[in-house]
Amino acid sequence: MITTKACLFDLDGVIVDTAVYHFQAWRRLANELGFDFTEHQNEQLKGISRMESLDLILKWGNVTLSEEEKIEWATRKNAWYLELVQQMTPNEVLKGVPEFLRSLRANGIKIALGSASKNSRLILEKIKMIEFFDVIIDGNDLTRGKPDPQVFLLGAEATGCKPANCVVFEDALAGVQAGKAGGMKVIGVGDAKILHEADFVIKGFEEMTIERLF
Ligand code: B16
Ligand code: MG
Repeated sequence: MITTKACLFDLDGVIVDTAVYHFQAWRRLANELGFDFTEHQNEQLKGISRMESLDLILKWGNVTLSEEEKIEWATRKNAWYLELVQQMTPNEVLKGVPEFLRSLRANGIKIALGSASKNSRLILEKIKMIEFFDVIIDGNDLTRGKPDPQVFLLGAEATGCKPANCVVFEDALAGVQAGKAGGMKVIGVGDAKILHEADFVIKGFEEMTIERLF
């Protein structure tokens, strides 16, 4: 018997790897402010909001800005990021994702996005995945970031499914914690050591089947 009614997907690191583009744009911002940071530090920015990311980067560079200046720099960074997003293609969709989403569809399971990004619709359009999603909850709908469960609770509600009947797919620890705090089953995508709070972890969607949802 099918008990899962909806699957909720994070975007960056689960459907497509936008982290590489965020890194390029944030690095350009840091360089213009006179410092640099590493790809290793960039890992800490995964899954957190634009303004939280900026605060962390400014801390690394020991730079203090007024609230107004912060908004100006975040807007600049987003424009650089969007230049990169404009060039994205469907080839960038992570392996096994379209096949798994198609099997969810075939089994009558709802598909929702739960992302911190305010650019999620544009990205899904560029990679031609938007049609798969019954529901999109993203940074434009949120007042609280992951690990707060708001993003996934809104997603569950919009699909009409109880949290206990939802499965979350996440690549960031804060996102795994958000799903668990929402009372959902969470499948980590990536490194099992980092995502140890998930119910189980897959390396990629080639490993995923409908049977593993239950
Ligand atoms: P934007 P996710 C997150 O996406 C990214 O992982 C994170 O690095 C980024 O700061 C955040 O979106 C906000 O993105 O600047 O486009 O609004 O993993 O929640 O899908
Ligand atoms: Mg992510």
